Amino acid sequence: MDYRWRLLLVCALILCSASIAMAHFGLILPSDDILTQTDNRTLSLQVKFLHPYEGHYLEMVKPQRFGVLHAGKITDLSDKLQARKGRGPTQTRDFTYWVGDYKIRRPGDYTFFVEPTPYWEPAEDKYILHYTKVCVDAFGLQTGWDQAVGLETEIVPLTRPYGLWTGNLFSAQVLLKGKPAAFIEVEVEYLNEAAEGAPIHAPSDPFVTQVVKTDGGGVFHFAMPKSGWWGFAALSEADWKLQHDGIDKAVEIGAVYWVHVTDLQ
Ligand SMILES: [Cu+2]
Repeated sequence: MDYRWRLLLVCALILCSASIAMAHFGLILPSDDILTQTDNRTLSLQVKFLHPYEGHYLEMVKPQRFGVLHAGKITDLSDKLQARKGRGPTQTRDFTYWVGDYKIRRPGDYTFFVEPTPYWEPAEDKYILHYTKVCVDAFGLQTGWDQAVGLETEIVPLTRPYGLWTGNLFSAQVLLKGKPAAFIEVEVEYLNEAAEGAPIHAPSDPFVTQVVKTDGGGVFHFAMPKSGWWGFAALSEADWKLQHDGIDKAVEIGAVYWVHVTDLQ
């Protein structure tokens, strides 16, 4: 093969594998993770679909459902979502994401969740649907964080998901249709756009997306090495298909959970 063709082929392979290596994550980013009596009671929440490490936004159409679980009760907040436009530092155009406000009135844990509209990813020839959650604690009552919402797939914390120091071990169980998801991959990424201190830089690709697996009981563990927001995405393939241009395509369903970590001080 001609040298230039070989170079072109190598470049194409690198680009291709790079696009597959970049992990997609659903995100719910609250303005606060622990509300005390003196804090602003109105939380603002950003709902995004992105590559957390690179800060690449992906276009997000209006989610199918956005809600909160508090004291065993689910409240639908879908009508609070408003579209916004934004982009990552290296992107040249804007993408749609969503914001919503929610006023906290009672003590206890608030698990916010989003069920997005399936995202067509041509690079992977499949749809992606990430059921995403984050927990906010209010006014000292630490109950509710370990309750499941009842999503098709979801991460249920075994470690209390707030008040975490840098270096703490986060353990959680992945559920798929309410049952433990055994021996599946969980991708872990740092949210660089909300980095505390300097953003992280990866010396090589495997550092960008950390990977752990669940055990036979669907449980995984990860120790967070830096303060800021860490996302966990447990990936399964749905037992149903969606059509794209009239052809049945696989649907990746991800259970995503975000935790905030604080440096020891
Ligand atoms: Cu991606």
